[in-house]
Amino acid sequence: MASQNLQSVPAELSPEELEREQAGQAYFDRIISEDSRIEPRDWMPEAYRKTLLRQISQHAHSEIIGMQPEANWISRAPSLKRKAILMAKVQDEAGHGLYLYSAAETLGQSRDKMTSDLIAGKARYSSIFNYPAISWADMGAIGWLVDGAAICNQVPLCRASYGPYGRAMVRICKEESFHQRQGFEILLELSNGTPAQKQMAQDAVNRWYAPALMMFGPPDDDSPNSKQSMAWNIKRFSNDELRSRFVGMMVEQVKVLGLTLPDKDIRFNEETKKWEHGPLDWNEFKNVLAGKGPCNAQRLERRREAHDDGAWVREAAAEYARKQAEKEYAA
Ligand code: FAQ
Repeated sequence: MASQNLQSVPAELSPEELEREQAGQAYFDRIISEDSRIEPRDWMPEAYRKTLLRQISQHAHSEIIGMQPEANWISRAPSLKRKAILMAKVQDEAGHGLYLYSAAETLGQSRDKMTSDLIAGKARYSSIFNYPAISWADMGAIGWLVDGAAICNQVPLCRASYGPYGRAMVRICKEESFHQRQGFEILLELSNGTPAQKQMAQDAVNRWYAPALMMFGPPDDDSPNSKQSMAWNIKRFSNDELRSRFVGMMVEQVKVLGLTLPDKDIRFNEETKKWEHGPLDWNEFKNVLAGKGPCNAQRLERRREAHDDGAWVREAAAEYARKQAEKEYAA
């Protein structure tokens, strides 16, 4: 791999400092070229640290905001079994958020700061969670399509060059696989139910399909971060490559469901050996990213309320920790 520029080096360094920076850069370049892992205490370029912090914190926020569409349905799940499964899934998403915040903290950003950026509306989270979940079948479509897209995107991230991120992704992907299966199973049961239930499943797939495809990010030509992230072995595949793989997976699975994908242009291109899909409305994507999606305001409002409601828990935990430390000091 080509040597990285010393982008992060301040203009005025003593000769010793400059030597240290150069040695750090050489170490970093070697680790990346060997496809090995960078760990928190290793030297890393400032731009690498910022890119990771950006991606990991956005990812963590997505897991936390992503709890909302499904949490809304816990009290309306059609049976005790479904309720228990959905509760477990939503709790898993909270856990994923926590692993990811911990991974991001190793890059020098506090969780408090990441949370305050999120609730101030300054941080990004996945576009997909700004769409409403309006029927029980949406729980199936979210599991099957949204978790399916998440797995497709995240399995390669298990090999991300930053150790804490890659390791967090291993456990997350295992849990996401279970999530996808439960979504598939909800849709399968509805599809084999009454005509009205089958229609409900089809409507949900129709509504979530395009937003799920957009989860992979803008087309490669319009993705400013991909090239560098791939050179650093953070991302392993481009947005379009992963989107195409996802379409290929869904094309087969939808047949088993007895449903259809709302895309008449899907085809396998024999020349490129890639799946192609119909046009996506990238203006809609940009609007959602600009905060103008159907649920952006509601999602942030709920997050703020939950943060305020949880203040007493944070205060109690801090006070408990203070007392424990006092006891240990006295002993
Ligand atoms: N939504 O240059 P690129 C889940 C932004 S977890 C919002 O291509 P990059 C589990 C991007 O940040 C879902 N923003 O960027 C679950 C950048 O803006 P910035 C979350 C998006 O980073 C299931 C700009 O556009 N997964 O679903 C989106 O190379 C069910 C330019 O884009 C992850 O976060 C988007 N969809 O590639 C939970 C996976 N796409 O930062 C609950 C990790 C792009 O420059 C229930 N992240 N943007 O201001 C990634 O793999 C990457 O960050 C991408 C974007 C692929 C998302």
